[in-house]
Amino acid sequence: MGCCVNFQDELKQRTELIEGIIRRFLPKEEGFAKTMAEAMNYSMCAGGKRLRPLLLMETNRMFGGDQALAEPFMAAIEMIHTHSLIHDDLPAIDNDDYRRGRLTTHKVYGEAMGVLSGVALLNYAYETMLGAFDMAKDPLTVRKALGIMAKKTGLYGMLGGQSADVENDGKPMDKEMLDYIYRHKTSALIEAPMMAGAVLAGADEAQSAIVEKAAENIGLAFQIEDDILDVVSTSEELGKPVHSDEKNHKVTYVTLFGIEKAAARAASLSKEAADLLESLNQKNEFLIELISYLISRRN
Ligand code: GRG
Repeated sequence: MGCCVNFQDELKQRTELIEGIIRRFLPKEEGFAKTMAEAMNYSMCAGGKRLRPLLLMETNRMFGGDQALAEPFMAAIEMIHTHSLIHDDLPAIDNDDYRRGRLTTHKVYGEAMGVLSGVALLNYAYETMLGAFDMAKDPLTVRKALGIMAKKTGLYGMLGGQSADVENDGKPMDKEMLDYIYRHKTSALIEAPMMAGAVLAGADEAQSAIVEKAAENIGLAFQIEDDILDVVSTSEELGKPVHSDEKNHKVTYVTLFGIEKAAARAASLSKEAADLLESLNQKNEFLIELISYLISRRN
């Protein structure tokens, strides 16, 4: 696919393509565990920007990968992300009632089913990715991509960040701790799809390290923008409550530095990420435009 005459049209088209891919990998709603499968699909089908599968697809495309091999990973990263959102909304964590413009999973299916369907999605993500071995010409690339997904979402990635976030909830925090939380809770879940997309397309260690750094910056910029949107957006636009950081006495880039400085930091991180990707000399104009769009988004 060439360049993007109209970025918004291209974004819509590619998001719809991803929607179709995700639906192909969802579990069937049947048998005695039918309710849990319904709860898994309820949240998976609630919309969302599909940013992580999009980043996986675009990074894979940038390195000339075979999209069919990337597809199970695209669906899986959205399952892992959705699991994190279902659990983040639970009464034990943020206790939120709305997500992606709908009642949260535990509000519809009850708390026990919220816990179960979240864990089931995480597990199903791995079942889905394992399917890629059946079509891989080089199983080692699938093995490497699986390793990246496991590490970046666990103790040394997303979950590590979330645990520091929970422990520091409502406490004063300095930039160092906040950066640790953002680099893990949010960036790691951007690094995973971008690195997996690159590795599945045959990127070498040095290229993958550059993608990792770029993704880390994109994740940080994305989270800073999320902090800003919590202050300046509306619940209709976001599909979830606004001013929740203030309500929960959360330290964010906005509370530490103010909106203007936070926005400037997001812009410079985003520019650095684009420069890093361009240094790879693997053209993907849409991906570069996507990076700057992410810090000007409305939801
Ligand atoms: C396993 C108990 C347990 C909890 C997992 C890791 C975790 C909890 C939660 C992290 C969830 C979270 C809110 C991370 C912040 C990153 C972020 C801004 C997520 C929202 O992502 P978007 O905007 O959402 O891409 P959509 O709905 O568009 O997919």
